Amino acid sequence: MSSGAHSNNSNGNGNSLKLYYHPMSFYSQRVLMALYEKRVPFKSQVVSLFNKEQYKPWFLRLNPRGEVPVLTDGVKVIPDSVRIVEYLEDNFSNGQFGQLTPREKGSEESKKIQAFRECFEGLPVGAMTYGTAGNPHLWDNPKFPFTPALFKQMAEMARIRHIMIRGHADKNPEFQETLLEKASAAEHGDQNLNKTAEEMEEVIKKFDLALGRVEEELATHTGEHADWWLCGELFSIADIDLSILLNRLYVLGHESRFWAEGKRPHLQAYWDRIQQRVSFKRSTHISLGGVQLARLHQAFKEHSGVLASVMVALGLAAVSYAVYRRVNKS
Ligand SMILES: N[C@@H](CCC(=O)N[C@@H](CS)C(=O)NCC(=O)O)C(=O)O
Repeated sequence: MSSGAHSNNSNGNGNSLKLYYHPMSFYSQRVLMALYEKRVPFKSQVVSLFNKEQYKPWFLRLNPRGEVPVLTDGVKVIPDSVRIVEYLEDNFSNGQFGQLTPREKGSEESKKIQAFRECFEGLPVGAMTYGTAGNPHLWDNPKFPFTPALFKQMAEMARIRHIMIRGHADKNPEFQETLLEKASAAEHGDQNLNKTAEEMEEVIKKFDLALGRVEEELATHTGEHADWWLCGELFSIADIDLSILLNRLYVLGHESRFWAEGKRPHLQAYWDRIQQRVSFKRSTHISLGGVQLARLHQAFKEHSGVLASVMVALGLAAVSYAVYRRVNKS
């Protein structure tokens, strides 16, 4: 169980919850989806990762690792998406709130959920995200906001990440030890996000293996189980992890590599279903000044031929009008 046993500070109705997050953060999206699924009310504050707000002293006091998400419940501070989701499940699961784990703890379904969660937790999502950014041959079909410009910026960030974290360690002596540990993992350890093409092959293999397991499981849901989620009838924590994972792969542009175009039909059907879910839409929606921008970008991609013709036509009309006026004047 997480640190979150029910305490005097938690009134169990969600009024005291506040989530510190970033809308593009994979781990934040997981927590958002759990909150929306469970219908737990909460306040929130965006921590701007682009402006390195996660290394400001006020935030390091909440999480010395300088990472979102962090949930506060009164005076209690809970970092880490896995712990936060468990905290929510432990404290907000009765009556009005949704349930994301089966009531029967030792059941087959419970064991399956746990096994899939561990499998997803072991996937190097940061390496996949930043490694894709740093390897243009993997830019198959990225979606907004992952434009080539952003990918280039991210690749550069991955290259100098350890130097940047060491800089913050120097500026924050109180949190130096944790930040120096993090910097060294970012330089040599499993947190090094600067990946070569060969290393990316290994990363991709890990995802492929995990999604192969998912496809096998989904394929067993036939007949009266046709409408089951990943581990059973219940939409569980494992489904939240899987939804957010598929979304990340989709936005990075990897759907054809892992499931689309007939590759994994059961996973494709699952993905189609997930995209309809309100909690999914709300937790993965990027509103950095908006969906409008995203739509414009998509429209431009889809209709760039038409848009180009319209612009040429408008240009020709303007020139003709100018010539017409000159001729009329003379
Ligand atoms: N194990 C943590 C990972 C959290 C994490 O890596 N968050 C990323 C964003 S997705 C972050 O805040 N990165 C900022 C940084 O490391 O500077 C969790 O599950 O919440």
